[in-house]
Amino acid sequence: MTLELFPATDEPFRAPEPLGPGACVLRGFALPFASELLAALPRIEGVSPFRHLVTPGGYTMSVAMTNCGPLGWVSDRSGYRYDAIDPLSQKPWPAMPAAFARLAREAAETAGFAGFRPDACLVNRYEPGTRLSLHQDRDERDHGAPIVSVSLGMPAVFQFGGLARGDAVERVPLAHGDVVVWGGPDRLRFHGVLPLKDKPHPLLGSVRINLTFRKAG
Ligand code: MD3
Ligand code: FE
Repeated sequence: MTLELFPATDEPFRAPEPLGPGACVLRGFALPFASELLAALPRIEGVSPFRHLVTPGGYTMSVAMTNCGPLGWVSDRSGYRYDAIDPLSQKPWPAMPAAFARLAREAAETAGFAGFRPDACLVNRYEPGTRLSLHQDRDERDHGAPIVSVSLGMPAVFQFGGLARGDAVERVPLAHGDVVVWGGPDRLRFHGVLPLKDKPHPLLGSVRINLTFRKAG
């Protein structure tokens, strides 16, 4: 048997980069799935178009959002919630493509969270200048499950803070194909995305798509 210490492959295995005790970046993990993920977007948008949600405070978000899977995250003047019905189409959200669910499960397992079965996938669309201010994801019922985030298209700088809003923030650059997994003690850390610079991506142009997989119900 030959031990391949340096296998001649296009996609060398890269060890998870820890961001905290329960959080890590899997660089390039989604690259083998990227064309399948992108091919599924027109059908999702066809059923539930991207829209700019309004926060309970009355601000319109610069990120455009839609969802797929049994539950979708929505915001309006009355608050944040997960809902089985898209308030725009007044129909169920589009089904979660099998490749989405498989990527989320494999990434979670690689990060040490075996058995992740997401029931919600929030799809965020960024254009140059779009930002996501510092927040916590706490509308999910089960904070024991991790969140898996998949970055596609233009690069972004992710802000990763602590458990209190005022805690120091670390900046993590995220590129096309990068996957981040958060759970356990890092699940409720504040996070956000800095305003996007216009660095057009060969496949997507001046767009960044982020998929976040959650166990919401
Ligand atoms: C860290 N999205 O949709 S994903 C979001 O790039 C959201 O679109 C960002 O934050 C984006 O809520 C960042 C990363 C993310 C998601 C959940 C987290 C980071 C997290 C939960 C806890 C800590
Ligand atoms: Fe978030």
